[in-house]
Amino acid sequence: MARNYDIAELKRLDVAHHLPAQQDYKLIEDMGGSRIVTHADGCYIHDGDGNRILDGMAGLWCVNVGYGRKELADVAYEQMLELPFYNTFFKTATPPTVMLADRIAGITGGKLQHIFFNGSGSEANDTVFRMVRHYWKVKGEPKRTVFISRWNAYHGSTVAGVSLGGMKFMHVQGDLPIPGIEHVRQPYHFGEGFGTDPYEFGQQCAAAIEEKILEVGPENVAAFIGEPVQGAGGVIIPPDGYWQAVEAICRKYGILLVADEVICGYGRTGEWFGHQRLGFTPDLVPMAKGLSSGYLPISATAVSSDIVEVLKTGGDFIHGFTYSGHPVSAAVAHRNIDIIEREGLVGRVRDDVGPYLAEALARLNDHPLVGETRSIGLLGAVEIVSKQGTNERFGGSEGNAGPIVRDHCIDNGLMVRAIRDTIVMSPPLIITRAQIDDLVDIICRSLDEAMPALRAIA
Ligand code: PXG
Repeated sequence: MARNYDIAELKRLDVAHHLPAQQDYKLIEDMGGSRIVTHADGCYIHDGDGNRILDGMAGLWCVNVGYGRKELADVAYEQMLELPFYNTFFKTATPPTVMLADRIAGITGGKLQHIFFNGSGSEANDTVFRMVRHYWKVKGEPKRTVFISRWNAYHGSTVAGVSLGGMKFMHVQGDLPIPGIEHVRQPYHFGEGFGTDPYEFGQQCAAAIEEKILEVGPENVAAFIGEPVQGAGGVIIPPDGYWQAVEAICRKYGILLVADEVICGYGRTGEWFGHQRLGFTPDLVPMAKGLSSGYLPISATAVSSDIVEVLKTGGDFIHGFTYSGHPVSAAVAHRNIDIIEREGLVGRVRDDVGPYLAEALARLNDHPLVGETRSIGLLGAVEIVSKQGTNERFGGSEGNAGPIVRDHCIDNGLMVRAIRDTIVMSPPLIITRAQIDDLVDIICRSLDEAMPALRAIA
């Protein structure tokens, strides 16, 4: 239960003093302040207006073990009393940090045996950016500076994160991307390959990477970065064979392969990591979110031993943050991994609730507003279209329908995100079959309710 807050006063203060993330401040002012989320338990959040909302987004794709885990609070409390902070800059480390590095290396496996800690997913990608460029210099190939990424990728909100990302509407704010980053097409079959053979489409999207490498000159390319499944771009699940083709291209030209696992990691796709589920082997793996289930900020970049052996010949890698390897965050992340393992959440997603979500979403396939449903593990998407059997959108352009359907979902007690006209979901890994039924029923009802407004657009 939450404390007895004065919600009206909090909303007033929110407008007066708080600048929330990725928002239109005028809109928040006109709304009279943000929705104040006061407490949460299991798969539900509660707001100050008395609503109980099924959290179809696990916070922001992160609360994998669900809300209300007392043992995570206890471990943070104990660690704060024993050692609330110490840094990793002074040839020093702390027990939770070292133990977490070992724990992560056990899960990533193979050559991914070295872990650099950060505070956020964006910082994990900044670390990739600086480490990879430094690596090539130390290795004696200083011209290899170019990163290849994909349009509509999300890699964070820092300068490097936005630049590596492929969201044009983010690039325009801050005059990004920075130089040395190239973008190629994404493997979005429903949106960009509709009606074509998915495998062939995936191969073409991979071939676009090779074309870009040849255009830039292989001797100038440092790395390719991609989310195994694009999350913020709209839960874009690449066709079978795409990642194998990408991996082969990277190996052919000696280019490092970076799998951004910030969303896909920690059981989300039904394996510990998305690259394990999709069957490829990256050289660097930035991760965050599910690492601590969002209970405290922490991220990590897993790095292959081959890279670290080269770095060892280059002196200091002059990079790091005050909170790199924060002991309290590390202790909580370690215990979070214990919970995922103890409760078998990865296997549960792979064998039980993941397939069940796919089945449940398939019930929407006959709905007149639905062009496609898709999912992998507990990442799901519903494409809203103006004409069944097509990928045509209301009003002839993307983004008119999604927010309307999303608002109905929230009013009906389900938190989901609208990405253009795609409703996406990423619930806690503890979600039950009955809660998945609720989630899909609410989407169905919300589609029905949105129909008159949508038909008015078309
Ligand atoms: N990489 C990926 C793949 C992400 O999804 C980041 C990096 C950056 O992580 P931090 O911790 O710096 O936020 C993310 C974050 C959305 C949304 O609109 C998605 C994210 C963050 C905020 C909003 O769905 N993903």
